[in-house]
Amino acid sequence: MARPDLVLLHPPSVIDFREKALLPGPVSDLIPSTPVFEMYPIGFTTIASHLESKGFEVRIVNIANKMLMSKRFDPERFVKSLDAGMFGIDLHWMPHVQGALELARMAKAHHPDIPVVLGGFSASYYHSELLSKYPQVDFVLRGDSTEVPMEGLLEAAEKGKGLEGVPNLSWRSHGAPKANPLSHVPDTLDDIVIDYGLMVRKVLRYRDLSGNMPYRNWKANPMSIAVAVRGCTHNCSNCAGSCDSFARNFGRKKPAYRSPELLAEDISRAEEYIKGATFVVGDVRQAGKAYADRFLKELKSRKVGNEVVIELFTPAGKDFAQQVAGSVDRFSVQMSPETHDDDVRKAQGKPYTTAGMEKSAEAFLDAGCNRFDLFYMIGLPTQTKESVEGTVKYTRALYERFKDGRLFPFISPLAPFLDPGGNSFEHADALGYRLFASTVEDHIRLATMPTWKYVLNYETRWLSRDAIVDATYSAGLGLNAIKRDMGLISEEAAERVERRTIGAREMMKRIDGVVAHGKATDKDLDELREVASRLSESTVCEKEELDWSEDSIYASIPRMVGALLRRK
Ligand code: B12
Ligand code: SF4
Repeated sequence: MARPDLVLLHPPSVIDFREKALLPGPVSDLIPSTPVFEMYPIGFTTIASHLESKGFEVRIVNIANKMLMSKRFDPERFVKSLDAGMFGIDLHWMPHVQGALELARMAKAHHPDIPVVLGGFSASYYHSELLSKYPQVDFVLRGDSTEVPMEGLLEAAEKGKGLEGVPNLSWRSHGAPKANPLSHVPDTLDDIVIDYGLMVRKVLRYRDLSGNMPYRNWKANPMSIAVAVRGCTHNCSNCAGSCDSFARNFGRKKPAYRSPELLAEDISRAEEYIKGATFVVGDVRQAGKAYADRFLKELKSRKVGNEVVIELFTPAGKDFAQQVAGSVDRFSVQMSPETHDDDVRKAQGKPYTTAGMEKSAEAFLDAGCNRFDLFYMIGLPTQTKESVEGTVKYTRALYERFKDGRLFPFISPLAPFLDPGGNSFEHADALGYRLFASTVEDHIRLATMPTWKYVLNYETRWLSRDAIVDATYSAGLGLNAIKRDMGLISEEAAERVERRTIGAREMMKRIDGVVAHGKATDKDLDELREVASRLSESTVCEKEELDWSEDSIYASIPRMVGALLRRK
């Protein structure tokens, strides 16, 4: 087999997560990944599709998922066995900081002549420190659109051309970090290729299913993603994907949209390969009513059978809900009011009211959505313990109002890290945050702490780290009891969540004790590791509560084969 020009590696959050007694906590309860954050960025597929259209061969290896799926899988031995023109590692999400740099270290140790490039939001933000302090990193490609710059970098490396001309590239010139201008910031997403068949072809070519799966549970709950936008018109204070952060860190002054026609086409093409929900990233109303109208008209004409999951960044009324219902067979909605309290929501940068959210829920439930998910968060500016308790109480009232079991509120902490680059991180003091980490090095130190309390890179003026942990477990138990009382989850499921949450709380106390007394014995650690691993998957809710469909990957096999044959 020819050596790939680029091998893209997705790290686990912490490379030795299998050996350490970690209590990562409910950091990933609301997403498909486990706390190892094994989901690779959608950008892996757009980079690979773009490069392949230019004649390069790209391999994707989800190291995190391979480690989760086989205890015997040894990342170092595997990296040693690889051959490539270049290694690419994502440091998109900051929680991967230790894992990404450890993978880079392994790649460099075994292949000193193969360049290592990092990319993603966090790598972009920390490019200078990465190149100054981590010799295993040769390059950082900055920004939210690196498909074309990556092509330029591969060409420059293969042909021995100079690196000055590669847009968005940070590199070392005579040993010192140098940053080329962040000049490739396309104003539309229409040139992006999202090839939903890529993963299937790569599985067959490299005979590697676990290395290509987006996340561990994907076989049971396959989901696809369609990206409407890079950038955002909103300015939520904690978010590194906000309007201010995009401008400050990724050179983007305004969002880039996928045209409504191409977006609808993406959703329809996803269905050729995958029988499962398609999650549309970005509120389709962000680009204006005309955009949303065109998108829904296009979607209708394509008669999509897969469930389509849309996001609402602001409340929506009956007309829009009916319009969505008229365009697809099955749909669900996600909204993140973060809190029941309008003042706290305003401080977080979301100036809409709970009444507006309720109207949206009513409109979409009336229009026939499969489910309406509501995400609440702990760790917001001005949010107190009492306010979190208020959110849980409010949830009961909501359930009582919308009784039919299609409304799903979730609550989780802002964890493990406050986003570097977001407004709360940049203006921590002014917005009431106290940071425990600001550099890459600081975050690596936190990432390997024994429990999620010590991993948190912040606390707020209103909630200390201890209070965030306490409020989280109490809110989790409160919400679980409400769901049980309302018959939304079975008695057994409620009991499981309760046992795990109480267990995790106890475990936290035991580890706190060990940390407070300084040294733990090996016996202590072995015992803690055993219990911790059983408590560490989901904590305050069950992963299945997030599943959009009952489809499994096996239901998708005939359509994958059919689609591949049609495209030959
Ligand atoms: C969609 C989304 C998700 C999806 C992920 C979909 C996916 N597989 O990519 C879901 C909902 C699962 C998710 C989960 C999480 N997310 Co999120 N997410 C977003 C969101 C809304 C949009 C991201 C997006 O548009 N991506 C498209 C573009 C920009 O990225 P991309 O195509 O994947 O990659 C391009 C570049 O980033 C770069 N790149 C990326 N990787 C690499 C690697 C190499 C080698 C190179 C060269 C380039 C490169 O090139 C790519 C192609 O041009 C942003 C907010 C925002 N407005 O941006 C938050 C955001 C990225 N998420 C964030 C966070 C914190 C998380 C979680 C950690 C939250 C949690 N605790 O559960 C998890 C991590 C999940 C995991 N890995 O398992 C933060 C990241 C902040 C930070 N610096 O760490 C953001 C900024 C905001 C937020 N708080 O939600 N997320
Ligand atoms: S959290 Fe707010 S700023 Fe961030 S992507 Fe969502 S709407 Fe935009």
